[in-house]
Amino acid sequence: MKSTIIQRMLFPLICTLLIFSCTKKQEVELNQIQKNIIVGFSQIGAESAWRTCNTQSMRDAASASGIQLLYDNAEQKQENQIKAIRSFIVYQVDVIVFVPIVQDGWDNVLREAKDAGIPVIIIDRKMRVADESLFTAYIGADHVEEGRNAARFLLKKFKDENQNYRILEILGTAGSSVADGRYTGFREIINTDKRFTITTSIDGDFLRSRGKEIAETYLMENTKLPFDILYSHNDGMALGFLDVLENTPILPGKDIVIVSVDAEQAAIDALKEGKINCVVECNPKIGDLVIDMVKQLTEGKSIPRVTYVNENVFTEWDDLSLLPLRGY
Ligand code: GYE
Repeated sequence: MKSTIIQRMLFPLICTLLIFSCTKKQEVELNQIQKNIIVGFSQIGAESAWRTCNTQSMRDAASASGIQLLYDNAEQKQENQIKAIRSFIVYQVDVIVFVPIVQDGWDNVLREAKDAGIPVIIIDRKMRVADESLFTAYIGADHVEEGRNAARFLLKKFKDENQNYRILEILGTAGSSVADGRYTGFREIINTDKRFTITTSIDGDFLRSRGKEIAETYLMENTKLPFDILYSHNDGMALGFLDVLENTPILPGKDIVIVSVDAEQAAIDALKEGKINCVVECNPKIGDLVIDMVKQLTEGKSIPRVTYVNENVFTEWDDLSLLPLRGY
């Protein structure tokens, strides 16, 4: 049948509308599918600005993707995380994402998740399990490298000096992969130079209040600190230590060299003021990366076993005037 001029003119328009309507329909369907994705997220708590930012990053990424996030704050207790994971299993979430507060004690609950056919992604902190198939992937920082970077700064800062240095190390949460990593990486580098001695390592549990207590303890016994260097496993504890030094004649950044990890805004500000000498970045904003991996998993795609995020080192030698606000 001979098509009329009008039909010939309308045909491309009709095709375009059909394609658009199909695409639009597929988009709505995809969003609908993503809307139906439910992620169980067990977060360890809200112990630091870093942690709060990490949580918000996950919430924002899930919301932007139309994914429902069941969030549980374990308030620093492993047993609460185990309870939360069990509730996610009962709820039959599509994926479980969690930050293992400590490295051990997860095998049984993760076997229950595996038996329920629910994939598990661990973020930020690593764990030790007898059966590596109990989790699908790790997404987060390389905390051993963060420790190495902290030590590399000190070797560079004192490379032309000829004296010995006593180091006070304030540790993160005992048993966490982060504290172990920052402990191990730091020693791997600092022990190559006999001028440096870690005279004291003390648990600060990543808490600003503990950093304060530790400084008060040493200052009560001594008019001046019996250390030349403070290496703090996170900014919160370093800032707590600084809170105390502010009221003494001791000049932080000069009388005692301070190296910290996280790169929260308050630490960057202290770095700019010369009160901290080096801040090693640990990036909490991994929500988009995690949610992308969740979507790939639910679409049946494979994801990398380990994904490390890129991180910087900020030092007293850097021009920080153009550094964007940290957001935590
Ligand atoms: O350094 C600290 C938080 O697990 C890397 O936990 C994270 C650490 C971070 O409390 O501030």
